[in-house]
Amino acid sequence: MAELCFRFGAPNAYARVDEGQVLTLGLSNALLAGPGEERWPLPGRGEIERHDDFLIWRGERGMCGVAAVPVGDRNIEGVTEQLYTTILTLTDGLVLHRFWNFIPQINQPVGELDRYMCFCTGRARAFSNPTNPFTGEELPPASAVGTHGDHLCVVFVAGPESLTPVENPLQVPAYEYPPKYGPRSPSFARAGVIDATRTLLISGTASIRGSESLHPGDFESQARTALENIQAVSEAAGCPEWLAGGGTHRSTVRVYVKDAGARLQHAAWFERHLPVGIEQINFIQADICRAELLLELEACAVPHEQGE
Ligand code: 3EB
Repeated sequence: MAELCFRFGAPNAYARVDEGQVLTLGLSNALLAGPGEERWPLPGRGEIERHDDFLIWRGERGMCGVAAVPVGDRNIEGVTEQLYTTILTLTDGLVLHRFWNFIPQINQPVGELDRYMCFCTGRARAFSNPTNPFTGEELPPASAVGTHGDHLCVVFVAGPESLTPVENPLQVPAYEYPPKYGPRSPSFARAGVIDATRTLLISGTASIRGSESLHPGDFESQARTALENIQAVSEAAGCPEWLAGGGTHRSTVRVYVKDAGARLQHAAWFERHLPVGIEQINFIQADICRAELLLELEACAVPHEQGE
């Protein structure tokens, strides 16, 4: 079966096809704890082809793409705009379900801004292209974290199924962040529900309330706040029970942690505070888009009746 595969701890990022049907993104981000390799099934039959910077899986019922692009001296804004313009062209007629972004040296200053803000500007430009403009309310869930080396990595998943974007009542929608966080606000929803399967996709979630970072320097308080955000967005999505446990969903969680040195304490904390029965929890080293944030986590939860 075709799959999207994430691997961690590669010396250099790469996008490639494994075993004929496995679209693989290798990331330089270290695996800190957990089983590592993550595999996401791609539905039905499909073919793999190259398109600009992307390796694409094009199926009868959906599309997935992975890119690992060396940025070199080019500005990240231009590269990002180009990648997202390609995605929007390729997925015309489909619904975007999920993005992942890995940004080299994400906190590095660029004049008055930083690399994440430049990434956001390029992405926002693509989404506001006059031939295919997106309003905030149509944006899918996403994650955006740092990576080492020189490769900007982007993954998208799209399909014919409608997706209902979900916002967190405790947080300002990212697409409405004030200019303090960058000239163009981030283009993503806090979560999304694929209506046909009731699959809940939760975006990268950090210790942010309203639009402010909370608890700089305090890992446990940040982790609690991020989990409260996940609980709030799950409730808003109509799935209040999945984080509470009780085995209603098949869930996977990815935790991005900035400080690899404290990986054992950090993993132990989450293992105590996440519900039992999560199928897979990976802890990945990554810098977060605001330098004061020490962690971010994302999740996918599939209701049991849809799972098998
Ligand atoms: C935040 O809430 C934290 O730019 O695509 C989380 C998920 C974050 C996705 C993105 C950024 C993104 O603003 C950072």
